[in-house]
Amino acid sequence: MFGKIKEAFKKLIDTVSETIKYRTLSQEEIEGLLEELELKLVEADVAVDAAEKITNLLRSVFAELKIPRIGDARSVVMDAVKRKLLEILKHGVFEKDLVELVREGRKPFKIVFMGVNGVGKTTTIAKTAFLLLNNGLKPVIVAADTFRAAAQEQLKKHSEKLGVPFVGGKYGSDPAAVAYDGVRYAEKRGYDAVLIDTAGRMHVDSNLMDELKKIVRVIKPDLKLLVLDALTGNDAVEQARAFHENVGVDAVILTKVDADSRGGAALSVILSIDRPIIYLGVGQGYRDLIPYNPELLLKLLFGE
Ligand SMILES: Nc1nc2c(ncn2[C@@H]2O[C@H](COP(=O)(O)OP(=O)(O)O)[C@@H](O)[C@H]2O)c(=O)[nH]1
Ligand SMILES: [Mg+2]
Repeated sequence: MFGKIKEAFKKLIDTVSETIKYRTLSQEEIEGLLEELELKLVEADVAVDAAEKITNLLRSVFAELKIPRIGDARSVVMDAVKRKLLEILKHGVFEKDLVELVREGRKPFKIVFMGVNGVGKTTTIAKTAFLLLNNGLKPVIVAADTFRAAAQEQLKKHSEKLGVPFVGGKYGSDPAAVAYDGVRYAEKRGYDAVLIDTAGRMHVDSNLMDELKKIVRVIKPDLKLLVLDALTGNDAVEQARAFHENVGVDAVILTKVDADSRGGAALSVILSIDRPIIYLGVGQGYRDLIPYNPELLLKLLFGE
């Protein structure tokens, strides 16, 4: 992953550091290098907006770059570039740890998972249940998507595999009522967390937003998580905006990062989204949920 992007950054940093050993870069040279970088980023599936965001940041870095009298030119350039990128990558981190939140929060800690069909919501709920179980916490899984029988079945199967209680609802019943039943179940039996799956018809569907608003009104979740598919790039960014405007989004889980072979789509979403990211989904297994870590992402992007 990120192979092409890594290559493009490497070439840029090599060229810049070789030149500034002897002299400053001219305005034209900087523009030429940035244009080449932008082209390569776009070839690696980075969205044009995101590629421009990167080149604009680097323009300011290169304009301020001082020729080092002593020390290694390459590491001076590398550090300056990384520091700048880290600023924007850090901007998108959800600072709190989910396990800590559940452990320290009021019992049961109520989490609503939202997102368009197919993004990986149900799978992510199973992964989250697994994470909590591994940390000695007891979750209940609730299927408040009452429009698709298959959605209930899929979640039920996961809960059986994980040995976690499942609360579902009849086809067509009120999703908010099902969510409420799930919370009551957890309260009565002393469970630590309630993980609520919701329907995911198209995000432009105002019924869906109304339904989500009602769930939020009725159960007052402690955390509203939006699941987004990294492969959908710009659509994911739009979904984040729509869900946040309508229902409110505390943090995002970006799935299928493993399936983004060139890494550009995932990177674009990370750079363009205006909500913090809490986890990345990196596979279909229960363990394939990793905290979003900008330092680690930078290491992957620069290979050093
Ligand atoms: N490669 C990969 N596939 C994923 C990931 N998360 C979910 N999926 C797959 O995406 C498909 C849709 O997932 P599902 O949880 O049913 O989506 P939902 O409609 O949002 O509930 C399934 O085939 C999942 O196995 C991920 O992080 N990586
Ligand atoms: Mg689902």
